[in-house]
Amino acid sequence: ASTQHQPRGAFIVFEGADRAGKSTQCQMLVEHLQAAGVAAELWRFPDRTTAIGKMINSYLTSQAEIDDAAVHLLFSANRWEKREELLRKLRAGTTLVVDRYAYSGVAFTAAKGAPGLDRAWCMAPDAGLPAPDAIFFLNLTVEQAAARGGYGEERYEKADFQRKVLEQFQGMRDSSWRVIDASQSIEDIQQQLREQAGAVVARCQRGGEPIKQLWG
Ligand code: ADP
Ligand code: 2DT
Ligand code: MG
Repeated sequence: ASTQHQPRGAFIVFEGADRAGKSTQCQMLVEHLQAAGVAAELWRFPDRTTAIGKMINSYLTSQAEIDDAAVHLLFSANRWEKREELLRKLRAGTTLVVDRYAYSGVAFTAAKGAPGLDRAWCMAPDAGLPAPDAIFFLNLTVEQAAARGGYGEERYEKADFQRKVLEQFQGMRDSSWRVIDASQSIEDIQQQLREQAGAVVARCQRGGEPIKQLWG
Protein backbone atom coordinates (compact mmCIF):
# COMPACT_ATOMS: atom_id res chain seq x y z
CA ALA A 1 0.00 0.00 0.00
CA SER A 2 1.22 3.51 -0.72
CA THR A 3 2.10 5.67 2.25
CA GLN A 4 -0.90 7.87 1.46
CA HIS A 5 -3.19 5.04 2.49
CA GLN A 6 -1.66 4.52 5.92
CA PRO A 7 -3.33 5.92 9.01
CA ARG A 8 -2.76 9.67 9.04
CA GLY A 9 -3.91 12.97 10.46
CA ALA A 10 -6.94 14.77 9.08
CA PHE A 11 -6.74 18.02 7.12
CA ILE A 12 -9.64 20.19 8.23
CA VAL A 13 -10.24 23.67 6.77
CA PHE A 14 -12.43 26.48 8.08
CA GLU A 15 -13.78 29.09 5.72
CA GLY A 16 -16.25 31.93 5.97
CA ALA A 17 -16.38 35.69 5.89
CA ASP A 18 -14.65 37.89 8.44
CA ARG A 19 -16.09 37.69 12.00
CA ALA A 20 -17.99 34.44 11.32
CA GLY A 21 -16.09 32.85 14.21
CA LYS A 22 -13.44 30.83 12.37
CA SER A 23 -10.52 31.66 14.64
CA THR A 24 -12.61 31.14 17.80
CA GLN A 25 -13.88 27.74 16.66
CA CYS A 26 -10.52 26.52 15.29
CA GLN A 27 -8.81 27.28 18.59
CA MET A 28 -11.52 25.52 20.60
CA LEU A 29 -11.54 22.50 18.30
CA VAL A 30 -7.78 22.02 18.48
CA GLU A 31 -7.83 22.26 22.26
CA HIS A 32 -10.66 19.74 22.39
CA LEU A 33 -8.85 17.29 20.11
CA GLN A 34 -5.62 17.62 22.08
CA ALA A 35 -7.46 17.06 25.37
CA ALA A 36 -8.95 13.91 23.81
CA GLY A 37 -5.43 12.64 23.06
CA VAL A 38 -5.45 13.44 19.33
CA ALA A 39 -2.24 14.95 17.93
CA ALA A 40 -3.52 18.20 16.46
CA GLU A 41 -2.16 21.61 15.45
CA LEU A 42 -3.77 24.93 14.61
CA TRP A 43 -2.59 26.41 11.29
CA ARG A 44 -3.73 29.53 9.48
CA PHE A 45 -3.39 31.10 6.07
CA PRO A 46 -1.96 33.51 5.36
CA ASP A 47 0.94 32.28 7.52
CA ARG A 48 2.37 35.71 8.29
CA THR A 49 5.59 34.35 9.84
CA THR A 50 7.41 33.48 6.59
CA ALA A 51 9.21 35.95 4.29
CA ILE A 52 6.27 35.79 1.86
CA GLY A 53 3.85 36.03 4.78
CA LYS A 54 5.52 39.25 5.93
CA MET A 55 4.91 40.79 2.50
CA ILE A 56 1.27 39.69 2.70
CA ASN A 57 1.00 41.20 6.19
CA SER A 58 2.38 44.51 4.92
CA TYR A 59 -0.26 44.46 2.19
CA LEU A 60 -3.16 43.58 4.52
CA THR A 61 -2.18 46.29 6.98
CA SER A 62 -1.79 48.82 4.12
CA GLN A 63 1.90 49.36 4.74
CA ALA A 64 2.53 48.21 1.16
CA GLU A 65 0.68 48.44 -2.14
CA ILE A 66 0.97 45.31 -4.27
CA ASP A 67 -0.65 44.64 -7.65
CA ASP A 68 -3.83 42.52 -7.34
CA ALA A 69 -2.49 39.66 -9.48
CA ALA A 70 0.90 39.69 -7.78
CA VAL A 71 -0.51 39.60 -4.24
CA HIS A 72 -2.85 36.77 -5.25
CA LEU A 73 0.19 34.76 -6.31
CA LEU A 74 1.90 35.59 -3.01
CA PHE A 75 -1.07 34.17 -1.05
CA SER A 76 -0.86 31.02 -3.18
CA ALA A 77 2.94 30.83 -2.82
CA ASN A 78 2.42 31.08 0.95
CA ARG A 79 0.44 27.81 0.75
CA TRP A 80 2.93 26.14 -1.59
CA GLU A 81 5.84 26.96 0.73
CA LYS A 82 4.00 25.13 3.55
CA ARG A 83 3.01 22.12 1.40
CA GLU A 84 5.83 19.76 2.32
CA GLU A 85 5.50 20.42 6.04
CA LEU A 86 1.74 20.03 5.81
CA LEU A 87 2.04 16.64 4.09
CA ARG A 88 4.77 15.54 6.51
CA LYS A 89 2.58 16.36 9.51
CA LEU A 90 -0.48 14.58 8.10
CA ARG A 91 1.57 11.46 7.29
CA ALA A 92 3.09 11.53 10.78
CA GLY A 93 -0.45 11.34 12.17
CA THR A 94 -1.00 14.97 13.15
CA THR A 95 -4.42 16.46 12.44
CA LEU A 96 -4.26 20.02 11.07
CA VAL A 97 -7.08 22.44 11.79
CA VAL A 98 -6.54 25.25 9.29
CA ASP A 99 -8.05 28.75 9.55
CA ARG A 100 -8.63 29.69 5.83
CA TYR A 101 -7.08 28.05 2.76
CA ALA A 102 -7.22 28.35 -1.03
CA TYR A 103 -11.00 28.97 -1.02
CA SER A 104 -10.40 32.32 0.70
CA GLY A 105 -7.67 32.93 -1.85
CA VAL A 106 -10.11 32.57 -4.74
CA ALA A 107 -13.03 34.34 -3.05
CA PHE A 108 -11.11 37.45 -1.97
CA THR A 109 -9.32 38.07 -5.27
CA ALA A 110 -12.32 37.23 -7.46
CA ALA A 111 -14.42 39.60 -5.31
CA LYS A 112 -12.26 42.49 -6.53
CA GLY A 113 -13.81 42.09 -9.98
CA ALA A 114 -10.53 43.17 -11.59
CA PRO A 115 -10.21 42.60 -15.37
CA GLY A 116 -8.73 39.17 -16.08
CA LEU A 117 -8.84 38.00 -12.47
CA ASP A 118 -11.92 35.81 -12.81
CA ARG A 119 -12.53 32.68 -10.75
CA ALA A 120 -10.71 30.37 -13.18
CA TRP A 121 -7.63 32.60 -13.14
CA CYS A 122 -7.77 32.76 -9.35
CA MET A 123 -7.98 28.97 -8.99
CA ALA A 124 -5.08 28.12 -11.30
CA PRO A 125 -2.07 28.73 -9.00
CA ASP A 126 -3.49 26.52 -6.22
CA ALA A 127 -4.10 23.52 -8.50
CA GLY A 128 -2.17 20.53 -7.13
CA LEU A 129 -2.02 21.67 -3.50
CA PRO A 130 -3.19 19.12 -0.90
CA ALA A 131 -6.99 19.13 -0.66
CA PRO A 132 -8.67 19.13 2.77
CA ASP A 133 -10.61 16.13 4.09
CA ALA A 134 -13.37 18.46 5.27
CA ILE A 135 -14.32 22.10 4.72
CA PHE A 136 -16.43 23.78 7.38
CA PHE A 137 -18.10 26.94 6.10
CA LEU A 138 -19.22 29.22 8.91
CA ASN A 139 -22.21 30.92 7.36
CA LEU A 140 -23.09 34.43 8.55
CA THR A 141 -24.58 37.44 6.77
CA VAL A 142 -22.66 40.71 6.56
CA GLU A 143 -25.31 42.30 8.80
CA GLN A 144 -24.90 39.61 11.46
CA ALA A 145 -21.11 39.91 11.23
CA ALA A 146 -21.25 43.69 11.57
CA ALA A 147 -23.39 43.29 14.70
CA ARG A 148 -20.39 41.56 16.33
CA GLY A 149 -18.78 44.93 16.92
CA GLY A 150 -17.87 46.11 13.44
CA TYR A 151 -14.96 45.20 11.23
CA GLY A 152 -11.30 45.73 12.00
CA GLU A 153 -8.75 47.95 10.32
CA GLU A 154 -7.32 45.59 7.70
CA ARG A 155 -7.60 46.13 3.96
CA TYR A 156 -10.53 43.80 3.26
CA GLU A 157 -12.56 44.51 6.39
CA LYS A 158 -15.31 46.61 4.79
CA ALA A 159 -18.99 45.64 4.55
CA ASP A 160 -19.33 46.23 0.78
CA PHE A 161 -16.31 44.09 -0.02
CA GLN A 162 -17.32 41.37 2.47
CA ARG A 163 -20.67 41.10 0.66
CA LYS A 164 -18.83 40.40 -2.61
CA VAL A 165 -16.59 37.85 -0.88
CA LEU A 166 -19.67 36.04 0.43
CA GLU A 167 -21.14 35.94 -3.09
CA GLN A 168 -17.92 34.34 -4.31
CA PHE A 169 -18.02 31.73 -1.54
CA GLN A 170 -21.67 30.92 -2.43
CA GLY A 171 -20.74 30.48 -6.08
CA MET A 172 -17.79 28.25 -5.26
CA ARG A 173 -19.08 25.92 -2.61
CA ASP A 174 -20.33 22.45 -3.51
CA SER A 175 -22.24 19.74 -1.65
CA SER A 176 -19.06 18.47 0.04
CA TRP A 177 -18.77 21.67 2.12
CA ARG A 178 -20.23 21.42 5.61
CA VAL A 179 -22.23 24.60 6.09
CA ILE A 180 -22.64 25.62 9.72
CA ASP A 181 -25.10 28.31 10.83
CA ALA A 182 -22.61 30.67 12.46
CA SER A 183 -25.33 32.76 14.14
CA GLN A 184 -25.71 30.06 16.80
CA SER A 185 -23.95 30.31 20.15
CA ILE A 186 -20.21 29.61 20.28
CA GLU A 187 -20.92 26.47 22.34
CA ASP A 188 -23.60 25.08 20.00
CA ILE A 189 -21.38 25.55 16.96
CA GLN A 190 -18.45 23.92 18.75
CA GLN A 191 -20.59 20.93 19.69
CA GLN A 192 -21.52 20.31 16.04
CA LEU A 193 -17.93 20.78 14.92
CA ARG A 194 -16.63 18.31 17.49
CA GLU A 195 -19.01 15.63 16.29
CA GLN A 196 -18.32 16.14 12.60
CA ALA A 197 -14.57 16.71 12.89
CA GLY A 198 -14.26 13.75 15.25
CA ALA A 199 -15.69 11.48 12.57
CA VAL A 200 -13.26 12.83 9.97
CA VAL A 201 -10.30 12.36 12.33
CA ALA A 202 -11.40 8.76 13.06
CA ARG A 203 -11.76 8.00 9.35
CA CYS A 204 -8.24 9.24 8.59
CA GLN A 205 -6.82 7.40 11.61
CA ARG A 206 -8.24 4.11 10.30
CA GLY A 207 -6.25 4.51 7.07
CA GLY A 208 -7.29 3.99 3.48
CA GLU A 209 -7.92 7.70 2.93
CA PRO A 210 -5.68 9.14 0.19
CA ILE A 211 -4.66 12.80 0.41
CA LYS A 212 -6.37 14.38 -2.56
CA GLN A 213 -5.34 17.45 -4.54
CA LEU A 214 -6.95 20.74 -5.49
CA TRP A 215 -9.15 21.22 -7.38
CA GLY A 216 -10.36 17.63 -7.25
P1 ADP B 1 -13.18 35.17 12.32
O1 ADP B 1 -11.90 34.48 12.65
O2 ADP B 1 -14.09 34.35 11.46
O3 ADP B 1 -12.99 36.55 11.74
P2 ADP B 1 -13.52 35.40 15.21
O4 ADP B 1 -13.44 34.02 15.76
O5 ADP B 1 -12.30 36.25 15.34
O6 ADP B 1 -14.00 35.39 13.69
O7 ADP B 1 -14.76 36.11 15.91
C1 ADP B 1 -15.10 37.47 15.60
C2 ADP B 1 -15.78 38.12 16.82
O8 ADP B 1 -17.06 37.54 17.03
C3 ADP B 1 -15.01 37.93 18.12
O9 ADP B 1 -15.20 39.08 18.90
C4 ADP B 1 -15.67 36.72 18.75
O10 ADP B 1 -15.56 36.71 20.15
C5 ADP B 1 -17.11 36.90 18.30
N1 ADP B 1 -17.82 35.62 18.09
C6 ADP B 1 -17.30 34.47 17.58
N2 ADP B 1 -18.25 33.51 17.50
C7 ADP B 1 -19.40 34.06 17.95
C8 ADP B 1 -20.75 33.57 18.09
N3 ADP B 1 -21.09 32.32 17.75
N4 ADP B 1 -21.68 34.41 18.58
C9 ADP B 1 -21.35 35.69 18.91
N5 ADP B 1 -20.10 36.22 18.80
C10 ADP B 1 -19.13 35.41 18.33
P1 2DT C 1 -7.25 36.73 8.81
O1 2DT C 1 -5.77 36.54 9.11
O2 2DT C 1 -7.98 37.56 9.78
O3 2DT C 1 -7.94 35.42 8.53
O4 2DT C 1 -7.31 37.63 7.48
N1 2DT C 1 -6.93 36.20 2.23
C1 2DT C 1 -6.61 35.04 2.86
C2 2DT C 1 -6.73 36.40 0.87
O5 2DT C 1 -7.02 37.46 0.33
N2 2DT C 1 -6.18 35.38 0.14
C3 2DT C 1 -5.85 34.18 0.72
O6 2DT C 1 -5.35 33.28 0.03
C4 2DT C 1 -6.08 33.99 2.14
C5 2DT C 1 -5.71 32.70 2.79
C6 2DT C 1 -8.68 37.00 3.84
C7 2DT C 1 -6.55 37.37 6.38
C8 2DT C 1 -7.10 38.15 5.20
O7 2DT C 1 -6.47 37.67 4.00
C9 2DT C 1 -7.46 37.32 3.04
C10 2DT C 1 -8.60 37.96 5.02
MG1 MG D 1 -9.93 35.06 12.20
